[in-house]
Amino acid sequence: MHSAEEIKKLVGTYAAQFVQQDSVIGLGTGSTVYWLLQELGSRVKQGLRFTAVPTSAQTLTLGKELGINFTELNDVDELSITIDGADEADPQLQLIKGGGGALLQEKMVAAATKQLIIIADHTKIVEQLGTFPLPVEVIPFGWKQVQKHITGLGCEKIVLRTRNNQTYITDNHNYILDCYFNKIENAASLNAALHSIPGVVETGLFINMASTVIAGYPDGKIVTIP
Ligand code: A5P
Repeated sequence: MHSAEEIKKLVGTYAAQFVQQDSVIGLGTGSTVYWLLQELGSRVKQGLRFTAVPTSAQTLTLGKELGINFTELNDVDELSITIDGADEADPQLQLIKGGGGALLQEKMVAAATKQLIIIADHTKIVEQLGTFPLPVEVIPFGWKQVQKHITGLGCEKIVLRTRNNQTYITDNHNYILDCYFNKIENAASLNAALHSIPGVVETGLFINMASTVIAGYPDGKIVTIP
């Protein structure tokens, strides 16, 4: 049986095959994407050429160390694929993302992409979204007002994200509210309601964006959905 880390390595490595020679792609963020980047770094050394838009400073830094060639979202028209992780994926491939704090750039890159490929371990595949606290990126100014509005949408608990006892600051200098909805009945309408709150920058709900979820299992099996 494979450990959680081995499963991430398995799917991350597997997904590298979708990066074609001379393509322009998006690269996600997180501990599963870490393994994708490692494999892409090896393939670059063997002659694979492609250009990537990173979704975070973390991916940019690691990718550069591995020899990956990067560009900016403003300098591309469209991305053929983006490969990224997720925190939850339901049977309709609706996602919760942002556990790693990169949701804003991840969503902008996903929106510029023809095919969003999600790589995840089997624990991320859920019947209904919401057990994982939904990350909502907010402007620091008056964030407690935003928190109040989100509570009004039926959210049971909201936690201002911290790291090392400090308020977590995103790559775009915002805060993240981790919102415990527990069960999200209608992800699209919740996403719209959150976006109507002044001060909300982006939500971790990725609605109708993913084309494929590639999930790894403890026995080494890799399942592609659909
Ligand atoms: C980053 O902000 C997130 O959207 C990640 O893609 C997501 O949290 C999955 O990360 P892991 O692969 O580390 O679980």
